[in-house]
Amino acid sequence: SSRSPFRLPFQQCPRQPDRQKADNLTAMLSDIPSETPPNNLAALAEDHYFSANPPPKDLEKHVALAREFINYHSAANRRLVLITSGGTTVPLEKQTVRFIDNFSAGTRGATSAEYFLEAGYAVLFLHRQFSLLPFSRHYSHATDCFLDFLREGPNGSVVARDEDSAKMLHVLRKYRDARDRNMLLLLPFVSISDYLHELRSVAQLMRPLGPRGLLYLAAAVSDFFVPPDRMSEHKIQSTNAADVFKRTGDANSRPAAEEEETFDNFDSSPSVPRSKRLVIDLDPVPKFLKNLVEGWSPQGMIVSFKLETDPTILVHKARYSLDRYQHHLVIGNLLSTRKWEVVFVSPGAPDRWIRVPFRKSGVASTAPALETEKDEPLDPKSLPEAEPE
Ligand code: 9Z3
Repeated sequence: SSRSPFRLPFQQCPRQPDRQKADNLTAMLSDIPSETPPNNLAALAEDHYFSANPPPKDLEKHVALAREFINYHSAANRRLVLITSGGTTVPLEKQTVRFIDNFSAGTRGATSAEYFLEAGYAVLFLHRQFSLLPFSRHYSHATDCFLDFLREGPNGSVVARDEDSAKMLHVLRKYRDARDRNMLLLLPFVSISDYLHELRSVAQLMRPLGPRGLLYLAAAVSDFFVPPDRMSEHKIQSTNAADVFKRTGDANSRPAAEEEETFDNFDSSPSVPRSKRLVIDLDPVPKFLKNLVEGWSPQGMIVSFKLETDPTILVHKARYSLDRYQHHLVIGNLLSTRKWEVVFVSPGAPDRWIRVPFRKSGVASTAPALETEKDEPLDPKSLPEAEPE
């Protein structure tokens, strides 16, 4: 079986009305005439996704903050970048106890934000809640724990350790400056659907900026999710004890022995009863980059990131994405080498590898040596000039 159907423990199978809704949608989609232009199909997929997946509870509040921020910088004729950063979760339950996550800590996004601020951009930082943030990332709670940089000062005060105070002061000043000049707006998201709702709303708000608006999509976006019509409302149960109670109303009732131990003889792995396993069947997350490029922010400068683990397909996949969505730049990176090398893939230009000169020992570069044009970290001064303040 290549794609097994989604199977929750039987007591949580979706109720009939939800199944009916899904069937109606399938029928509706199959009614679409085959000559429907691709743009209309993209619009239909967008309408369906955003009406089926509820917006995050703070969307309206975030939109109000983003609108004010964008208008403020637009009036000052300043460039503005929307940076997306961190991983997106895939909830398995509506009242979410469990979710699928990915590796991203938000280092790329938080670091890039500092560089964009340095280059004069206002930064709207759409990030995974509790992931790394610009400036504070230098002193996180995990690596480089902030407490290690402090010591007791005179009269019960706390001060930076002497050897750390120069760097800390530098970071503190940059942070204060960004905050005091209203250059940085932080908006958090958690799940993939929160992320997509927020991205669409902010991208649409950025439309009036035209090419002064840059979208820099560094978040690690889930490719698969559980659609709401197949999602359990409550915590997925690992036994059917509650089910028997619900059926009988008897707090002392227990599942019959044969109910607990139902084996499926056709099962490929019969050592655990199928009724006790959790089989998760995920749908693909619709690709909205086309909608972003053509509808949400048609004049914005759009930079996307492409992440792979297989070095032999990275550049191909990056070029494919660029050809398909017709945006401005794809930055390709590999999970294992992402901290010190990336490849820039842009229309009509050769691939351009950018490397930082230092590298963790023992990890080989994946960039073809002769194609490397520049072996330096990205210099903020090489970014486009910001508008005069
Ligand atoms: C990236 O490729 C980012 O550079 C990383 C940064 C997530 C690797 P860290 O947060 O990692 O610094 O640890 N982001 C884009 C990943 C992504 O989901 N791209 C989509 C794809 O590859 C296209 S938008 O299909």
